[in-house]
Amino acid sequence: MQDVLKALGMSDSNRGGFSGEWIGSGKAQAVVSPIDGAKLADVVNVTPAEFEAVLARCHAAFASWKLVPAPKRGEVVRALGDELRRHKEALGMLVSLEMGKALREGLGEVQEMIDICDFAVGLSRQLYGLTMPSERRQHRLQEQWHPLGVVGVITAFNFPVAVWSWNTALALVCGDTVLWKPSSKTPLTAIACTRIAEKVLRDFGYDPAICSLVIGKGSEIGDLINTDPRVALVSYTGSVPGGRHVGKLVQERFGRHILELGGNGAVIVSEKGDLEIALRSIYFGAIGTSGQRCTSTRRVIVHESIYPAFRDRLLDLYRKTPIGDPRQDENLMGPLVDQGAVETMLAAIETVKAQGGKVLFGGEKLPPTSGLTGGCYITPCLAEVSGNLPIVKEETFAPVLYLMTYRTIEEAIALQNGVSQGLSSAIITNDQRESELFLSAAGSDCGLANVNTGTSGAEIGGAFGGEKETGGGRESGSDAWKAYMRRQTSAINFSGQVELAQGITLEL
Ligand code: UN1
Repeated sequence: MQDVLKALGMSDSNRGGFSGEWIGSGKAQAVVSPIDGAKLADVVNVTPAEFEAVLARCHAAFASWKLVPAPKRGEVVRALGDELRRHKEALGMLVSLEMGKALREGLGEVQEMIDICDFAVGLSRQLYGLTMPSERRQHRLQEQWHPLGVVGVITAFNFPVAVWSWNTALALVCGDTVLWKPSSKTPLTAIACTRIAEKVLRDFGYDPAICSLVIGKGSEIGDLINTDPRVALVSYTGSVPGGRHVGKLVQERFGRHILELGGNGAVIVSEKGDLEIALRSIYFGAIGTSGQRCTSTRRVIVHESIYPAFRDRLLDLYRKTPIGDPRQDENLMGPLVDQGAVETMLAAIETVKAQGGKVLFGGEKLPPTSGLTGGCYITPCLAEVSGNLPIVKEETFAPVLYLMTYRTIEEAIALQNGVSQGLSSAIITNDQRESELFLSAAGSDCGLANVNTGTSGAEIGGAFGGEKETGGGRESGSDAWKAYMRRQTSAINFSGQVELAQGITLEL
């Protein structure tokens, strides 16, 4: 642990605020690993007064950063990507230690950070506006994209570093400054990332407050971000109730928001699909990150003709799931993030039973004799249900997978869409008519709809986010950058005369 902290420039006690200098004199918090309950380090939160100082500096830094040419801002992001490459092992390990995901997934998360930096470097030369023909003689219409301001980034524990990077890499090339409030469950990884950004900005001679950090409670520090008009855009990743709260506060002051909230990922397994592809995609989608991705597979909708064979094969995989210390390569599943998450999972399983579902496997807390004392380990749960059970429509942020059957593809699509969340979905089929229907306007209503690959593991090149209670926001690739900029439309007259639009005449 000491080596990991040292490699990332951290110590046993770390201050949780940064805006050019490290500050923090609020409550001290001991960060404990879900792997074995061991203390990792202390973090000192910021006070509201310190928050004000950080935001003021981050806001002031925008005044000069927005004037730096975008391709030059891209050079900073290139260096950030290089620095992340150098720290990939240590940062991936810290992610695993702090929130418990398998090391391979921690490394994958850092790879996502590197990928979005590469994407953003190219983007820094492609912040294109359009020109349009004017209806007036010798006039021209054009649009430009300008920097927006301070972007408040509020992130969740499950992707403690990648979500910051999706927002930050785009925000930086767009000329914005970033004020990050990470989950209180994962402050160490946030400090590590901010240190990396600090070094890069200092090396270039830019104000390091361009990437600022505030660690504190959501209800206190988070709400200061949500209500302050100096924060032009709030990008929030978290629960549906959390997003409802953030959305209201930000809208109240006519700020902008990107909301990335709950999911309830479903995979349709057609009788015309490849069973091996289905099994692997679904298994990883359900147990990866111990079922704590917003893209996790939570529902499987299987054609009734292949259901018994599919269920038995999946059950076999579940029974053999290697669970344990996520730093060891042989373990596919680590702990849940904390005991609260374990209790939530157990309560959901009781509800499944009470509502008439059948638990086929899992939901057993691993006993201390297994050598995993102190951690938050539990076996993943597989349950057979009717698609209409109320609990199936809720997002339980844990490895609980519901199996249900269908007869017609239309029925399967209706089941897939019949929940209030709309993030990620998939179909496993080799029938083109089925897959095209699934991708059509009559198909999946989610922001992500995949064919022959699972619900999780989206690449950074596409826009990431979803519909309905998922919040409608988009981050990451494609043209998601537009949310981080201010669009300006201009009419330019080079006729030497006055001509009004819409044919209006003005005789003086
Ligand atoms: C999340 O769970 O909040 O698509 C993000 C995926 C990852 C990101 C998940 N690239 O599973």
